[in-house]
Amino acid sequence: MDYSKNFRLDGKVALITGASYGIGYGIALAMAASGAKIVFCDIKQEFVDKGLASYKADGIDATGYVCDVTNEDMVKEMIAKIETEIGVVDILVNNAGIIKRIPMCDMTPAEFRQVIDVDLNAPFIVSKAVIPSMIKKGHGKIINICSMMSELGRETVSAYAAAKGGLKMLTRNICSEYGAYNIQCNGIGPGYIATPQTAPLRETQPDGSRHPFDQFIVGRTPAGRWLNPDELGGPAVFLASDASNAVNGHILYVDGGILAYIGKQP
Ligand code: NAP
Ligand code: GCO
Repeated sequence: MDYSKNFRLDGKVALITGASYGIGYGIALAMAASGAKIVFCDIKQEFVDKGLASYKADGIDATGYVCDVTNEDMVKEMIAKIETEIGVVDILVNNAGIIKRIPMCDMTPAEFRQVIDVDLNAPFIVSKAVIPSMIKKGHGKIINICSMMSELGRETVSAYAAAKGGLKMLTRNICSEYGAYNIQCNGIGPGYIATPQTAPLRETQPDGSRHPFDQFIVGRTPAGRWLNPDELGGPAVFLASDASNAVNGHILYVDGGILAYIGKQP
């Protein structure tokens, strides 16, 4: 038997939220290479258009929609369009996310709620929108992009850690509630990935030195480097494929070993 077919995504529709660039884009490239039809959304037409141009340049015939994933009406409309124009969503990657790095006591409730809205409420809204059709179809894959902060805290990321910790448990609950319908819901917990979201943590300092946080993360990662978005593609393809049909409610940390490592002595 050619077991490698179990890792293929041929004929599958994969919706990746917030995938004009960054981690979502890296995951989309891998899923496309494995045969999936790529559908993505972004909050602005400008970014959808930029994303479509990038996918085309990479030889991928993707479809993009403008959708604020925190807006349930927009999400329902997008899912209805996808089902009409492309097909039922077989694979959902809840990737769209924001972070606000503010000391908790300086953060307003509105700022806290905004992070929770995108990073936790939106995965609930989008998952709720695709699960009914997955049940009718008899299978589905949901992959929530969690974080190191699903397990650890650090200064200035209280809202983000609360959201990503909640996303870990939402992942386990979707597994619990819908596993009987052959829906597998797992998480990917990236380590520190070089994307626009972490660019402020890698900025060269005025004196030409590396950002202190950049040096800290390199010292905390056994491989001694930041990871790249395309390094999340393989784990995502695995969790989107039949090869992982017995994996459910699991958070797969793709962190270069940070969670296993006490860190290099200064
Ligand atoms: P990024 O570069 O900031 O990209 C985030 C994407 O999400 C952007 O395309 C953004 O679109 C989109 N987005 C934000 N709010 C949205 C909304 N309301 N509706 C629709 N799209 C929205 O981030 P990233 O580094 O690729 O991270 C992607 C995911 O991985 C996030 O969930 C993040 O928390 C998580 N993560 C990142 C790291 C890391 O080290 N980078 C590590 C662990 C987990 P706009 O540009 O139009 O706002
Ligand atoms: C931060 C970073 C992290 C990463 C990621 C780590 O400020 O510490 O942005 O939160 O984005 O979530 O897994």
